[in-house]
Amino acid sequence: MAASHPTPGSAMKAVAESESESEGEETTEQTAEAEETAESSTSAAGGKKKKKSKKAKVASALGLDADSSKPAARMSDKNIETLLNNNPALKGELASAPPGKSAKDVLKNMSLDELLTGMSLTGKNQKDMASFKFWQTQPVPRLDESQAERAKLPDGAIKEVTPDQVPQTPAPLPEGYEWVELDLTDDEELKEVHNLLNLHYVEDDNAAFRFSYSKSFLDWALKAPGWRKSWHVGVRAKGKSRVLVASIFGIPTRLRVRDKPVDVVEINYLCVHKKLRAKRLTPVLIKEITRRCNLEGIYQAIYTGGSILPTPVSTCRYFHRPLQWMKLYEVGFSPLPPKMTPSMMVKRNRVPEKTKTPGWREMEEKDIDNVSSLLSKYLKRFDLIQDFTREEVEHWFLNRIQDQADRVVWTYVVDDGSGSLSDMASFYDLESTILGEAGQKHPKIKAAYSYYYASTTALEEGEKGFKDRLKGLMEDCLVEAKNAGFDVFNALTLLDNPLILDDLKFGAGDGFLHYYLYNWRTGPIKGGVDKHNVPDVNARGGVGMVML
Ligand code: MYA
Repeated sequence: MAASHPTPGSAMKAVAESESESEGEETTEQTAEAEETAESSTSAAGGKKKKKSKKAKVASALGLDADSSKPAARMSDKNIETLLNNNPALKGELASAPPGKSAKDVLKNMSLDELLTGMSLTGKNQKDMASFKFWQTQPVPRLDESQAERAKLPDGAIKEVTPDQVPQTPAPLPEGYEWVELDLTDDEELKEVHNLLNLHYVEDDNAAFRFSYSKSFLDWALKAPGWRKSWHVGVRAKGKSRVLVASIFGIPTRLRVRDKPVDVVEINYLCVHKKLRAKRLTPVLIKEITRRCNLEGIYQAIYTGGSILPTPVSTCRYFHRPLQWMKLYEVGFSPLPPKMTPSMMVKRNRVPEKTKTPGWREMEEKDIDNVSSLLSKYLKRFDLIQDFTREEVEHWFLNRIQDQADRVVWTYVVDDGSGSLSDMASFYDLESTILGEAGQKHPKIKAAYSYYYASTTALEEGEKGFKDRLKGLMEDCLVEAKNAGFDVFNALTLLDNPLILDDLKFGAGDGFLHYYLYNWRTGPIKGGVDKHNVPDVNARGGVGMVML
């Protein structure tokens, strides 16, 4: 899942959004401006021009003291009440507060730093190594292993596996179930996988949204160059129904992790039917896909997820740019920040009607070589990347689907007519089903996810002109996505996204995406956020790989 990856909705953080809001318009802007003027005139008198920090602006909006030298600031009852009333999404999230604590208790006990960074409100995901009964037997770094120590060891396999150690037959399944290889060239089987995932795959913590992968998406994601049927693993009930109750999929790919090429399997779409949860089927599925990969000489894997397992090599944060703010608000995805009205939010989230980058056009077949070379030069700047072949560039970026309703990927290039391309940018379509009552009015959120981009300006000395260029490329993607009917544009803090998220009015989500490497040791890789999980331009250069 890479996406857990999303946390399908990774609903937007109320407080974090009010943070960007303080640079917004109308009432909020006026307040912020008044505060800023007051502060800059004092600072100017001292000879040093200083803008009021974002933290200070949010603190003031919440009635808190942002001075980090003072004891951690807490919110008053009145502010908590207002915040919860204005933000159905936050209220929903707090419905899963730890036992014995009300939503208000949780908020009240959070410091300003915690509120700003949107870190776990519910204390979920906190488990020590000893309680990972399965994972502690696997060749992955331990959660309690010092990161500094890990970084000192040479990069490489954690465990050497020889072919004679690989079992020739699968481990037994519980009575009444059997292993199957799924045939995704058969439309009926593709439909079965689609149904399993649509009913049982990743949901957000409040069970408000669930990923809804289209059949064309799964066809694209799972039949990438070099795909093998033996890595498309399912579990069916024996007997008449033969219903598909679990899945795990792998596709082959080549990574570069720091300076080392690593042939891996990319694992995704691990799913167990809701009725079979907590029965330890997952370890059996993981061991089976591992066995099948080992049989093909593959001993390393990459995967992502929203929960913490031993041990992430990197963590990125989700950001969301509303394109249809009112719909997102109505379904509880986007909060209404303090001091804002819905019409102010609609206005704030408008995007231009037309793209602006001269030479911007859709990628065509003739661009494959140029896109490959541009992407490969651009991605060299990152520690964790997919080493794309030409065939993979063609598969992942060139749209061949004519029916717009089934389309999965949108790729654009900037062509100045010189024969080479200066830039490319792309996004893909991944919808989420809206669960519960809200789903009656709007059954789905149509989300565009930022995919890869590349720009020659990134390679200029001192990245001259890159930030503005990237802003332009991403804004043009917002325009294309809006015109194609998307409700929201999602992005992680990977690649160079920390440069532009704030300027383009992306709001922080409550979802994080953890990256994992199986049987490969390397030091921690930057995920684009600082220690408070706020996008940090200095934390770029790490994750350069986008997982679906
Ligand atoms: S991430 C997307 C995962 N899918 C979902 O979230 C869909 C909705 N949820 C479900 O279907 C189930 O809740 C799942 C767990 C299947 C997630 N990755 O069967 P159990 C461990 C790895 O009783 P259930 C994606 O697709 C858990 O810590 N392990 O649990 C990438 C515990 O182990 P331990 C996980 O809740 C997948 C054990 O499973 C995950 O019924 C990458 C409990 O098993 C998780 N997301 O089902 C897989 N969630 O005792 C790893 C729980 O140690 C690939 N667990 O705590 C590794 C590389 C393999 C290839 C190697 C080749 C060389």
